Amino acid sequence: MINIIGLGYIGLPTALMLAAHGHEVVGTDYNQQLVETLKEGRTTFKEDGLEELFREAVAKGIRFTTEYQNTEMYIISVPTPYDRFSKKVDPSFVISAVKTVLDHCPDGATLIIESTISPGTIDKSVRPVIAVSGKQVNLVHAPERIIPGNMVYELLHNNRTIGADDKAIGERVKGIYASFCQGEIVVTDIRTAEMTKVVENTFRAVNIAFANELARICRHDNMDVYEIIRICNMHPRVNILQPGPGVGGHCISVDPWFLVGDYPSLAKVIDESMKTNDGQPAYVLNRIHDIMHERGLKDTARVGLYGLTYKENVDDVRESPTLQLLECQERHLAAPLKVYDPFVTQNIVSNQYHNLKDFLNDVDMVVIMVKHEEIKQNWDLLKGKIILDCHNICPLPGVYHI
Ligand code: SAJ
Repeated sequence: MINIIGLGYIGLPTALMLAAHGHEVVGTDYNQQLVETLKEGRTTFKEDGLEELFREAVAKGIRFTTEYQNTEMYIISVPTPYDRFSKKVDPSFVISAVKTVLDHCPDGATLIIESTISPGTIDKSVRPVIAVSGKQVNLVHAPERIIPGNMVYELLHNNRTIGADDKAIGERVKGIYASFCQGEIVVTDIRTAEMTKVVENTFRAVNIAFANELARICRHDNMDVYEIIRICNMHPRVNILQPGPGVGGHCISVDPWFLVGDYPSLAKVIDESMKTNDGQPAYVLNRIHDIMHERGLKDTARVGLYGLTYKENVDDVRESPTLQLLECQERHLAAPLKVYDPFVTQNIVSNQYHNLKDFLNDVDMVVIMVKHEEIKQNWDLLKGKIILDCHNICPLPGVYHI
């Protein structure tokens, strides 16, 4: 039996996938309410294909509980926040999950850590806990790689990395993942696996920062950054990403800081890139101000932000550029802007709307912060508005860009 610890964005799909592919699975989470929801047959977030996978896993006997199990194999997928000031990873959830597993597991059990951790965390924080317990366990790090918005597909198709102390254990764990994963699975050591995960997200963060910097350079001299990127990308060895209103989510906006926190005098490009991305919401706020000035719009109350999630077509608002922008605005003691997002049904900010038409009726200027499918189907409703399109998706005439 496999006991999955932590049933969030990564743990839940992984547990369901393993159960759907014939493994005996028990999903454990300390959040009683979340466990109750799952037991009642409801998923806790939206993803393409997740409902179907959930039903299949339930039919195959997956169980959900707040209790840790006594078994041979554990997958730990708990969150790893970072400290905003030191920029270092906070491994406390991983440590406490490992400690509780050690209280329940037999000698010889395998502990697979999927949570993203900064390189060296297993040596620094996990091994000492195991040593103190006196238990003999096999340690594996199998960092997740799936992208929110396409999780189920990517679980099935992405290549994976397994880091293990013992190659034979690594191969055994590879066999488990290979029961559903159609990608290539590489077995390496733990330190390398930790580093690859953070480096992958850092690569993307640095490349997004490059696109954001280009947008600022082009704005300065009134050049079309999108046309420039499009032409550059026709070069066989150039592939520039897209500028945007900022970088959100719990991965790309967080993981690269682990390297900055651990290697402050070495991680220079990464540090500047993260500062560029983090500065993007404030940059958008300045653009809003400039455009309002140009168009003689005096009242911020008539400006609306379309989108609250960290990217398109997901319901996840963690570190979202819109929240960052609102925070920045609040720090300037300015009146809050109106906000609407079709995926956010709870009230999480003031002046939040739950209907696109009501929202548009109340604003003269719309800032497209997130390129949800919904807005692409409703350009007609935006006619006559002042539009700041942060993603270059709006086909209407006279649209402003970042
Ligand atoms: N973004 C841009 N411009 C772009 C692409 C993205 O501004 O050209 C922004 C998005 O709008 C969003 C943020 O970056 O705010 C991050 O979005 P994303 O789609 O690039 O990535 P995530 O954070 O959803 O998922 C990433 C993925 N990592 C890589 O692609 C290297 C995913 O594979 C990881 O599993 C995930 O992080 C994770 O959990 O670590």
